[in-house]
Amino acid sequence: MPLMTALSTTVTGFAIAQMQDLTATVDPSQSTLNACLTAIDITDCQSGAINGSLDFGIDQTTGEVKIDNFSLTVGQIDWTLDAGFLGGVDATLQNGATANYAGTTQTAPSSGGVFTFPVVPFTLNGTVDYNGYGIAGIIIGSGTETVDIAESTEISGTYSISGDTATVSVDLPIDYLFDLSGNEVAIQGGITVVASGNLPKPPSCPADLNNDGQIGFSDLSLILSAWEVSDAGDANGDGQTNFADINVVLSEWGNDC
Ligand SMILES: [Ca+2]
Ligand SMILES: [Ca+2]
Repeated sequence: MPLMTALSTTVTGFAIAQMQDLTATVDPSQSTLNACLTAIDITDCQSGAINGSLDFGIDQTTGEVKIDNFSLTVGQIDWTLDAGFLGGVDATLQNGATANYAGTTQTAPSSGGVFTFPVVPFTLNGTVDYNGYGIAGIIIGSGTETVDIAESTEISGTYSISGDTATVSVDLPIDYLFDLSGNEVAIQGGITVVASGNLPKPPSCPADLNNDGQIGFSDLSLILSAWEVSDAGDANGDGQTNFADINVVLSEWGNDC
């Protein structure tokens, strides 16, 4: 395509998509696993502290968000299922249970900082010690069971940005049945994580090709003179001078650096 034809098809309104990656550290004072344990028709709901981190990305131009990873550990949780004179069950999720992301990088749109990842694979691993006691056939004995769940779920959340700090809040629902020594036990609830991290500093003005502190005609003319010949007009860092670089300059047209 001849250059001038190409230029005439290059209109206005280019926005440079730029994903900013951050590792957000979980705030344990705002993060919990709320989990209701149900067995023998009795339910007890308790919560445990969450620690860990979340690898996230935010594109402030398009609103797109990205999840790369999360790695969470859960503090000890003690449940008591009390069946009165019939007895009951004490169960303890040992300190150090984990919830880990088990997928590859995925992105989702957001609006007003609100986003949903529809299918997020993850694993839940932990150890539950239990002690059943009582009469009338509900004794299930004592022992230890390993929780080893690989699942996918929807994760919804929000993000907010203050200065160079981004705070991400996500909710991960939990609803599973597992076998505790021959008895069907349900764990239902959810993990709420609030995590914060620093956004990377934006690159310093790559569209200011001639380094005069402003993005304008001089930069465009540098692109035209280096068109497909050298990297002197390379504004997007791909080592070539072409349409992509014009887009970068136009999108930042008139900006000061
Ligand atoms: Ca310039
Ligand atoms: Ca380029």
